[in-house]
Amino acid sequence: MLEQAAFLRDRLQKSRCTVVFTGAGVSAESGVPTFRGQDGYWKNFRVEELATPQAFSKDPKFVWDWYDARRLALHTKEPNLAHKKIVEWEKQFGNVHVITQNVDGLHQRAGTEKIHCLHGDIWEIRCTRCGISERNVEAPLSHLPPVCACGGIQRPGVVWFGEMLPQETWEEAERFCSCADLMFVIGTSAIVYPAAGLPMLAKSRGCYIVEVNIQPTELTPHFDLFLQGKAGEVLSQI
Ligand code: BJW
Ligand code: ZN
Repeated sequence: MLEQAAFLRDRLQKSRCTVVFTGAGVSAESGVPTFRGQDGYWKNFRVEELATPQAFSKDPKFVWDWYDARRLALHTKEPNLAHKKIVEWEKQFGNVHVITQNVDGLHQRAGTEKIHCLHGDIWEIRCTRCGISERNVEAPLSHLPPVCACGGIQRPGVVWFGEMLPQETWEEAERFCSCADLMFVIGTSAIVYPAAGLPMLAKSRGCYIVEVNIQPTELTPHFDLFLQGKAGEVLSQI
């Protein structure tokens, strides 16, 4: 039993605005690889090299192979205890806002309705010529790269390095983090900005911050409570 469980339930109960900020680690127990670290994505390539508009311009098929494989793998994955516990909090306590860096759709499949996806959605594809986006869950895709009706090449609807985050989503995220009195930072290395700046924004406004991760991060010393362990195992005890 988690020592701080009763304390955290009490805080959740009393909180006027709770933010749950998640990264790839929240999906790890579903069998989705994280980006960095030993079991990170994609053989010998770094995400910083693949997830860029430059890499896509140079070789769209190569980049699409990576996304197509991830989409295919995701069809076999299910939300885990962490995704489900967050939905339970939303229903039980209200005023819980999920802000995720993940593009996998597992929070939504678990039942989270109000979600702010900072880095886009792997199930959206967008035309590089006319800009039209569509939801597409076909995996594997029949043709790589996929082509829009206008003849333009379509790209994954995600945010790559050097690209701006969706403005409205970002502004909402900043707003919630500015007023949050309780924040859970779950399964993120907290090295990719501007997303990684959100916990410190909340902290600067006096928010109580709980980090859940299998290992400490650079931000751990700044937070109020560090719960070391797998997200699903830790959250299910709260
Ligand atoms: C567990 C667990 C378990 C494991 N339980 N925990 C120079 C040039 C250009 C830009 C920059 C630059 N220098 C800095 C920048 C900014 C750049 C940046 O931050 N770079 C840093 C890496 C240095 N950021 C950007 O470019 C962003 N845009 C931007 O800044 O716009 C303004 C601008 C415009 C133009 C020029 C300059 C600035 C955009 C960032 C987009 C990030 N996109 C990706 C890919 C998304 C699509 C996809 O999925 O393919 O987003 S990269 C990747 O990293 C993905 C993630 O969302 C993101 C964060 O990763 P995350 O989730 O933290 O995963 P990991 O793997 O890092 O960590 C997992 C954690 O889980 C670990 O801590 C584990 O311990 C833990 N864990 N199992 C709990 N079971
Ligand atoms: Zn088009």
